[in-house]
Amino acid sequence: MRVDIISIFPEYFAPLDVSLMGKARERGILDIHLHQLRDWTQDVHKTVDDTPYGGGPGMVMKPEIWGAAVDAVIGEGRAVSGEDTLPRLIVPTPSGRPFTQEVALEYAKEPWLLFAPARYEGIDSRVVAEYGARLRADEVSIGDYVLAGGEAAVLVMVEAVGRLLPGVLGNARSVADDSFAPGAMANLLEGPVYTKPPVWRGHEVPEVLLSGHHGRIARWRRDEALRRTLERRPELAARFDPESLDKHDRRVVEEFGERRSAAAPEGAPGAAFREAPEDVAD
Ligand code: JD8
Repeated sequence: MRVDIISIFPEYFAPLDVSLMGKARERGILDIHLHQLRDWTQDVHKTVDDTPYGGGPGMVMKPEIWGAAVDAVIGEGRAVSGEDTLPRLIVPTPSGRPFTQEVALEYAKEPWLLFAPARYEGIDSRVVAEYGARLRADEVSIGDYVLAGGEAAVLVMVEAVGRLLPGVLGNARSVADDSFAPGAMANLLEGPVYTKPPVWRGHEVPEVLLSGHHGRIARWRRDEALRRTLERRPELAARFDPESLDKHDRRVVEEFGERRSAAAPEGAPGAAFREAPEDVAD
Protein backbone atom coordinates (compact mmCIF):
# COMPACT_ATOMS: atom_id res chain seq x y z
CA MET A 1 0.00 0.00 0.00
CA ARG A 2 1.23 3.49 -0.88
CA VAL A 3 0.59 6.20 1.75
CA ASP A 4 1.27 9.88 1.15
CA ILE A 5 1.08 12.43 3.99
CA ILE A 6 1.16 16.20 3.31
CA SER A 7 1.75 18.33 6.43
CA ILE A 8 3.51 21.46 7.71
CA PHE A 9 5.04 19.11 10.36
CA PRO A 10 6.31 16.07 8.38
CA GLU A 11 8.74 15.39 11.26
CA TYR A 12 5.65 14.53 13.34
CA PHE A 13 5.62 11.14 11.56
CA ALA A 14 9.00 9.89 12.78
CA PRO A 15 7.14 7.25 14.87
CA LEU A 16 6.28 5.52 11.57
CA ASP A 17 9.97 4.55 11.33
CA VAL A 18 9.79 2.29 14.40
CA SER A 19 8.06 -0.89 15.59
CA LEU A 20 5.39 -2.58 13.50
CA MET A 21 5.04 0.22 10.92
CA GLY A 22 8.83 0.52 10.63
CA LYS A 23 9.09 -3.22 9.86
CA ALA A 24 6.17 -3.04 7.42
CA ARG A 25 8.08 -0.32 5.55
CA GLU A 26 11.34 -2.32 5.60
CA ARG A 27 9.44 -5.25 4.12
CA GLY A 28 7.91 -3.04 1.42
CA ILE A 29 4.37 -3.81 2.59
CA LEU A 30 3.84 -0.14 3.46
CA ASP A 31 5.33 2.58 1.20
CA ILE A 32 5.05 5.87 3.10
CA HIS A 33 5.97 9.26 1.53
CA LEU A 34 6.07 12.44 3.66
CA HIS A 35 5.65 15.89 2.06
CA GLN A 36 6.22 19.43 3.46
CA LEU A 37 3.11 21.51 2.48
CA ARG A 38 5.17 24.71 2.52
CA ASP A 39 7.12 23.38 -0.49
CA TRP A 40 4.12 24.50 -2.55
CA THR A 41 4.01 28.07 -1.24
CA GLN A 42 5.08 30.92 -3.52
CA ASP A 43 5.90 33.70 -1.02
CA VAL A 44 9.08 34.28 0.98
CA HIS A 45 7.17 33.65 4.23
CA LYS A 46 5.88 30.30 2.96
CA THR A 47 2.34 31.34 4.02
CA VAL A 48 -0.22 28.53 4.21
CA ASP A 49 -3.02 30.30 6.10
CA ASP A 50 -5.21 33.40 6.01
CA THR A 51 -8.05 35.01 7.96
CA PRO A 52 -11.49 33.29 7.81
CA TYR A 53 -14.18 34.75 5.57
CA GLY A 54 -17.04 35.88 7.77
CA GLY A 55 -14.65 36.66 10.62
CA GLY A 56 -14.17 34.56 13.74
CA PRO A 57 -11.18 33.15 15.63
CA GLY A 58 -8.02 31.68 14.19
CA MET A 59 -6.82 31.19 10.64
CA VAL A 60 -7.86 28.92 7.77
CA MET A 61 -5.49 27.01 5.50
CA LYS A 62 -5.38 28.38 1.93
CA PRO A 63 -6.95 26.25 -0.86
CA GLU A 64 -4.35 27.11 -3.49
CA ILE A 65 -1.46 25.65 -1.47
CA TRP A 66 -3.32 22.41 -0.75
CA GLY A 67 -4.50 22.19 -4.38
CA ALA A 68 -0.95 22.55 -5.70
CA ALA A 69 0.38 20.03 -3.17
CA VAL A 70 -2.32 17.37 -3.72
CA ASP A 71 -2.09 17.67 -7.52
CA ALA A 72 1.72 17.27 -7.35
CA VAL A 73 1.58 14.27 -5.02
CA ILE A 74 -1.06 12.55 -7.17
CA GLY A 75 1.11 13.18 -10.22
CA GLU A 76 4.15 11.77 -8.39
CA GLY A 77 2.27 8.67 -7.31
CA ARG A 78 0.94 8.03 -10.79
CA ALA A 79 4.43 8.52 -12.28
CA VAL A 80 5.71 5.84 -9.88
CA SER A 81 2.78 3.40 -10.23
CA GLY A 82 2.58 4.08 -13.97
CA GLU A 83 -1.15 3.55 -13.79
CA ASP A 84 -3.95 6.07 -13.85
CA THR A 85 -4.86 5.15 -10.31
CA LEU A 86 -6.11 7.79 -7.91
CA PRO A 87 -5.61 7.83 -4.14
CA ARG A 88 -8.35 7.90 -1.49
CA LEU A 89 -8.03 11.35 0.08
CA ILE A 90 -8.47 11.31 3.88
CA VAL A 91 -8.86 14.60 5.75
CA PRO A 92 -8.92 14.33 9.57
CA THR A 93 -11.32 16.82 11.22
CA PRO A 94 -13.30 16.85 14.50
CA SER A 95 -16.42 17.26 12.35
CA GLY A 96 -15.71 14.13 10.32
CA ARG A 97 -17.40 10.71 10.21
CA PRO A 98 -16.19 8.42 13.01
CA PHE A 99 -13.04 6.42 12.20
CA THR A 100 -13.82 2.85 13.34
CA GLN A 101 -12.35 -0.64 12.95
CA GLU A 102 -14.80 -1.11 10.11
CA VAL A 103 -13.40 1.97 8.33
CA ALA A 104 -9.85 0.75 9.04
CA LEU A 105 -10.69 -2.59 7.38
CA GLU A 106 -12.13 -0.69 4.39
CA TYR A 107 -9.02 1.48 4.04
CA ALA A 108 -6.76 -1.59 4.33
CA LYS A 109 -8.18 -2.77 0.99
CA GLU A 110 -7.07 0.44 -0.76
CA PRO A 111 -3.85 0.50 -2.87
CA TRP A 112 -3.20 4.19 -2.17
CA LEU A 113 -4.12 6.56 0.69
CA LEU A 114 -3.36 10.30 0.74
CA PHE A 115 -3.68 11.97 4.14
CA ALA A 116 -4.17 15.76 4.48
CA PRO A 117 -3.72 16.64 8.16
CA ALA A 118 -4.40 20.35 8.76
CA ARG A 119 -3.62 22.87 11.47
CA TYR A 120 -5.19 26.20 12.51
CA GLU A 121 -8.99 26.06 12.10
CA GLY A 122 -8.71 23.55 9.24
CA ILE A 123 -8.53 23.65 5.42
CA ASP A 124 -10.73 25.89 3.20
CA SER A 125 -13.72 23.59 2.59
CA ARG A 126 -13.51 24.00 -1.20
CA VAL A 127 -10.50 21.64 -1.26
CA VAL A 128 -12.53 18.58 -0.21
CA ALA A 129 -15.33 19.70 -2.54
CA GLU A 130 -12.85 20.01 -5.43
CA TYR A 131 -11.26 16.57 -4.95
CA GLY A 132 -14.53 14.93 -3.90
CA ALA A 133 -15.60 15.40 -7.54
CA ARG A 134 -12.51 13.57 -8.85
CA LEU A 135 -11.79 10.88 -6.28
CA ARG A 136 -13.03 9.45 -2.94
CA ALA A 137 -12.43 12.18 -0.38
CA ASP A 138 -13.34 11.38 3.25
CA GLU A 139 -13.49 13.72 6.23
CA VAL A 140 -13.03 11.52 9.32
CA SER A 141 -12.68 12.00 13.07
CA ILE A 142 -10.84 9.68 15.44
CA GLY A 143 -12.91 10.64 18.45
CA ASP A 144 -15.05 13.16 20.31
CA TYR A 145 -12.27 15.33 21.73
CA VAL A 146 -10.41 18.26 20.14
CA LEU A 147 -6.79 17.98 18.95
CA ALA A 148 -4.57 20.89 17.85
CA GLY A 149 -4.17 19.43 14.37
CA GLY A 150 -4.70 16.36 12.17
CA GLU A 151 -1.24 14.80 12.46
CA ALA A 152 -1.96 12.71 15.55
CA ALA A 153 -5.11 11.42 13.87
CA VAL A 154 -3.09 10.34 10.82
CA LEU A 155 -0.64 8.45 13.06
CA VAL A 156 -3.60 6.63 14.63
CA MET A 157 -5.16 5.76 11.28
CA VAL A 158 -1.92 4.65 9.59
CA GLU A 159 -1.22 2.26 12.50
CA ALA A 160 -4.82 0.97 12.66
CA VAL A 161 -4.79 0.32 8.87
CA GLY A 162 -1.13 -0.76 8.58
CA ARG A 163 -1.45 -3.59 11.11
CA LEU A 164 -4.30 -5.06 9.03
CA LEU A 165 -2.12 -5.47 5.92
CA PRO A 166 -1.16 -9.07 5.14
CA GLY A 167 2.27 -9.90 6.51
CA VAL A 168 2.45 -7.07 9.03
CA LEU A 169 1.16 -8.80 12.15
CA GLY A 170 3.19 -11.87 13.17
CA ASN A 171 1.03 -15.03 13.42
CA ALA A 172 1.01 -14.49 17.20
CA ARG A 173 -2.15 -12.60 16.67
CA SER A 174 -4.65 -12.48 13.85
CA VAL A 175 -6.76 -9.44 13.20
CA ALA A 176 -9.79 -11.69 13.35
CA ASP A 177 -9.31 -11.73 17.13
CA ASP A 178 -9.47 -7.94 17.30
CA SER A 179 -12.10 -6.18 19.34
CA PHE A 180 -14.63 -4.52 17.07
CA ALA A 181 -13.65 -6.93 14.28
CA PRO A 182 -16.78 -7.93 12.31
CA GLY A 183 -17.87 -11.44 13.16
CA ALA A 184 -19.21 -13.54 15.99
CA MET A 185 -18.92 -11.01 18.73
CA ALA A 186 -18.24 -7.72 17.09
CA ASN A 187 -18.14 -4.89 19.57
CA LEU A 188 -16.81 -7.05 22.41
CA LEU A 189 -14.01 -5.41 24.42
CA GLU A 190 -10.83 -7.32 25.27
CA GLY A 191 -10.92 -9.00 28.71
CA PRO A 192 -8.22 -8.78 31.40
CA VAL A 193 -4.78 -10.31 30.69
CA TYR A 194 -2.13 -11.81 32.98
CA THR A 195 1.42 -13.21 32.82
CA LYS A 196 4.01 -14.51 35.32
CA PRO A 197 4.46 -14.29 38.32
CA PRO A 198 1.28 -16.10 39.56
CA VAL A 199 1.24 -13.76 42.58
CA TRP A 200 2.36 -10.13 42.38
CA ARG A 201 2.19 -7.85 45.40
CA GLY A 202 -0.41 -10.17 46.82
CA HIS A 203 -2.52 -10.07 43.67
CA GLU A 204 -3.20 -13.58 42.33
CA VAL A 205 -3.83 -14.63 38.76
CA PRO A 206 -7.37 -16.06 38.37
CA GLU A 207 -7.11 -19.81 39.10
CA VAL A 208 -8.86 -20.87 35.91
CA LEU A 209 -5.99 -19.42 33.83
CA LEU A 210 -3.52 -21.74 35.56
CA SER A 211 -5.82 -24.78 35.09
CA GLY A 212 -4.74 -25.64 31.55
CA HIS A 213 -8.42 -26.39 30.90
CA HIS A 214 -8.81 -24.59 27.57
CA GLY A 215 -12.61 -24.87 27.53
CA ARG A 216 -13.02 -23.26 30.94
CA ILE A 217 -10.38 -20.65 30.09
CA ALA A 218 -12.18 -19.67 26.87
CA ARG A 219 -15.48 -19.51 28.70
CA TRP A 220 -13.98 -17.35 31.51
CA ARG A 221 -12.38 -14.98 29.02
CA ARG A 222 -15.65 -14.55 27.14
CA ASP A 223 -17.55 -13.88 30.37
CA GLU A 224 -14.97 -11.28 31.42
CA ALA A 225 -15.13 -9.62 27.97
CA LEU A 226 -18.94 -9.58 28.11
CA ARG A 227 -18.97 -8.06 31.64
CA ARG A 228 -16.34 -5.46 30.75
CA THR A 229 -18.31 -4.45 27.64
CA LEU A 230 -21.59 -4.28 29.57
CA GLU A 231 -19.89 -2.19 32.27
CA ARG A 232 -17.77 0.17 30.21
CA ARG A 233 -19.53 0.38 26.83
CA PRO A 234 -23.26 -0.23 27.26
CA GLU A 235 -23.88 1.34 23.83
CA LEU A 236 -21.77 -1.45 22.30
CA ALA A 237 -23.50 -4.11 24.41
CA ALA A 238 -26.84 -2.80 23.22
CA ARG A 239 -25.63 -3.69 19.70
CA PHE A 240 -24.84 -7.31 20.58
CA ASP A 241 -26.36 -9.56 17.93
CA PRO A 242 -28.78 -11.83 19.88
CA GLU A 243 -28.10 -14.63 17.37
CA SER A 244 -24.49 -14.76 18.48
CA LEU A 245 -25.25 -14.96 22.18
CA ASP A 246 -25.34 -18.53 23.47
CA LYS A 247 -27.36 -19.59 26.55
CA HIS A 248 -24.39 -18.96 28.84
CA ASP A 249 -23.78 -15.49 27.32
CA ARG A 250 -27.41 -14.57 27.94
CA ARG A 251 -27.04 -15.72 31.53
CA VAL A 252 -24.03 -13.42 31.98
CA VAL A 253 -25.98 -10.50 30.48
CA GLU A 254 -29.02 -11.18 32.69
CA GLU A 255 -26.89 -11.49 35.83
CA PHE A 256 -25.22 -8.18 34.95
CA GLY A 257 -28.63 -6.54 34.51
CA GLU A 258 -29.87 -7.95 37.84
CA ARG A 259 -26.71 -6.81 39.65
CA ARG A 260 -27.00 -3.43 37.97
CA SER A 261 -30.67 -3.02 38.93
CA ALA A 262 -29.95 -4.18 42.46
CA ALA A 263 -27.20 -1.58 42.65
CA ALA A 264 -28.96 1.26 40.85
CA PRO A 265 -32.33 2.57 42.18
CA GLU A 266 -35.14 3.44 39.67
CA GLY A 267 -34.18 6.10 37.13
CA ALA A 268 -30.46 5.95 37.98
CA PRO A 269 -27.92 6.10 35.08
CA GLY A 270 -27.77 2.74 33.41
CA ALA A 271 -31.29 1.99 34.59
CA ALA A 272 -32.22 2.06 30.90
CA PHE A 273 -29.80 -0.78 30.39
CA ARG A 274 -31.73 -2.93 32.81
CA GLU A 275 -34.23 -3.51 30.07
CA ALA A 276 -31.67 -5.10 27.72
CA PRO A 277 -31.65 -8.65 29.13
CA GLU A 278 -35.28 -9.24 28.09
CA ASP A 279 -34.90 -8.12 24.52
CA VAL A 280 -31.50 -9.86 24.30
CA ALA A 281 -32.96 -13.14 25.51
CA ASP A 282 -35.65 -13.71 22.88
C1 JD8 B 1 -7.74 18.10 12.26
C2 JD8 B 1 -7.01 21.62 12.96
C3 JD8 B 1 -7.66 21.95 15.34
C4 JD8 B 1 -10.12 21.96 15.12
C5 JD8 B 1 -10.20 24.56 16.24
C6 JD8 B 1 -8.71 23.22 17.59
C7 JD8 B 1 -9.51 14.40 14.11
N1 JD8 B 1 -10.86 13.67 16.68
C8 JD8 B 1 -10.27 14.90 16.41
N2 JD8 B 1 -10.23 15.93 17.26
N3 JD8 B 1 -9.59 17.00 16.67
C9 JD8 B 1 -9.23 16.63 15.42
C10 JD8 B 1 -8.59 17.58 14.48
C11 JD8 B 1 -8.36 18.90 14.93
C12 JD8 B 1 -7.80 19.80 14.01
C13 JD8 B 1 -7.50 19.41 12.70
C14 JD8 B 1 -8.28 17.18 13.17
C15 JD8 B 1 -6.99 20.57 12.04
N4 JD8 B 1 -7.49 21.14 14.13
C16 JD8 B 1 -8.90 22.80 15.18
C17 JD8 B 1 -11.36 22.81 14.97
C18 JD8 B 1 -11.44 23.75 16.17
N5 JD8 B 1 -8.96 23.78 16.29
C19 JD8 B 1 -9.65 15.29 15.22
N6 JD8 B 1 -9.45 13.63 13.27
